Amino acid sequence: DGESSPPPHVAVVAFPFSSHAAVLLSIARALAAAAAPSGATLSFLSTASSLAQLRKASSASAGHGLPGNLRFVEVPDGAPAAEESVPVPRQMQLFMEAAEAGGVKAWLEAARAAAGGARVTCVVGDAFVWPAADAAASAGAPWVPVWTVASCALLAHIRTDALREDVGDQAANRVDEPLISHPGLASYRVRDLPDGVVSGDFNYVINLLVHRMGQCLPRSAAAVALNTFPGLDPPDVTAALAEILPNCVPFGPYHLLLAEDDADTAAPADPHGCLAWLGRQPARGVAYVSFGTVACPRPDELRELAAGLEASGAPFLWSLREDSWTLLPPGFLDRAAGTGSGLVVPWAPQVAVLRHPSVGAFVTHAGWASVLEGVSSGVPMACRPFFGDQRMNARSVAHVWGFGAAFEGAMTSAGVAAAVEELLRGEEGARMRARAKVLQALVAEAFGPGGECRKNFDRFVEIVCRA
Ligand code: U2F
Repeated sequence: DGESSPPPHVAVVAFPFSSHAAVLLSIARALAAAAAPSGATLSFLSTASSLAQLRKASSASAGHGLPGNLRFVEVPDGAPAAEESVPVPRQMQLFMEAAEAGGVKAWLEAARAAAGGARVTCVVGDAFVWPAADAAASAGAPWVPVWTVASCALLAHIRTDALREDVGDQAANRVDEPLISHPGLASYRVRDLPDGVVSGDFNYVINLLVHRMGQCLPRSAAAVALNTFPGLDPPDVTAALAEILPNCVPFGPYHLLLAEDDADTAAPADPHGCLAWLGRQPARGVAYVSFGTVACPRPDELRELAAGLEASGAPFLWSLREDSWTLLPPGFLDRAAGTGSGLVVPWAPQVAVLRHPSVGAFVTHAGWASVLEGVSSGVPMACRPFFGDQRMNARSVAHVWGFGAAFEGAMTSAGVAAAVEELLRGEEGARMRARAKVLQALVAEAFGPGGECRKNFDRFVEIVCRA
């Protein structure tokens, strides 16, 4: 009975690399707020360096202190103290090895100690840290993984063994074959599958991790949070996933969970003046270019892209890491600044940029967060996927949803100019924009009062707190 059972204590286990921990923290914040009335407390578990980064990001933006019922709990990174400047893939490997070798169990004990001895009643966590499943089970708590990218990619990871059996060692010869015998994957070709599913190095840390995760999830997850909204995934994908994971809870795009009272949304940090510059551009006239936080085109491709942007004649805003600026064609930056036709910045407030009425096209690597941010702003896109799940996302954009186009392989100057022109001024571009707008309206409805994502999030809170 409610009177005597102690309030929930939710352990939230992060994958402490790239943008993963920040995404999970935003969910943890929303969860902490929604679960506060039940007296629930949350322990957010990540490594020292990851927590330091999250703290820095929080203090940089107003209104972002941690909620009173959410505490950070530091966990070891698994790296031997003697090793310095360990490359990221090796860091991931050490972290996962530690997690697998009973680490998560010890982290849950640390969470309990930090909470004054309160037993962990539920383990929420980045699905990547699949060893949390066993640790949760031994703590007598359900495991509720959070999936951060596309549903079709999750399906591919869960079906990896079946896909490998089907494709065998013929991946290279069968690249254009549609995956018709795999439920939910018929719209994709062998070449669209994420790296490491049927090709690439199966033992590379991330590939191995998602494979093991795909095996673990169906047998261990009490429920799975999905970064999608009702109406985005085609019915065959939803049905195929529901068959394997009966308790999927879609409440994405996750970045919208906190949007309402988020100071960052109202006035995002914009040190390079992107929004002011956009304010001086024609409505829907600008191409915004960004390849996310990891991907980087090779120097020759970067020059083709730059030439293509100039050739399109459209104003452009390009988020490009500063170490690549020297690779741009001679005079490119000066011409852009001189004529005011382009702005190149090391970082842009992307969510606000995509929402700006001047932005009419998005040239992207099709990272999942970028795809969702684009579509929830109704901006059509040209995708240049590089690695991981990006090809599959680009395929979805161009061939499943039709709100954008995809480059097959490297960008050429002519290809970029044509794509940008089509998105901004062409008939097909207008149809793509119209499709993006339909989905934008669905997102708005899903996150409005009583909307599906709001309801699903409430259900998620219920699942996590009832344990
Ligand atoms: C990896 O992708 P990335 O982190 O490179 O790309 P995204 O998923 O698109 O996330 C990039 C985020 O960084 C933000 C942007 C997104 O939220 O708004 N950003 C920004 O605010 N300003 C900038 O100038 C540039 C970016 C991986 F490579 C992909 O394959 C995965 O799909 C992805 C999963 O999130 O993670």
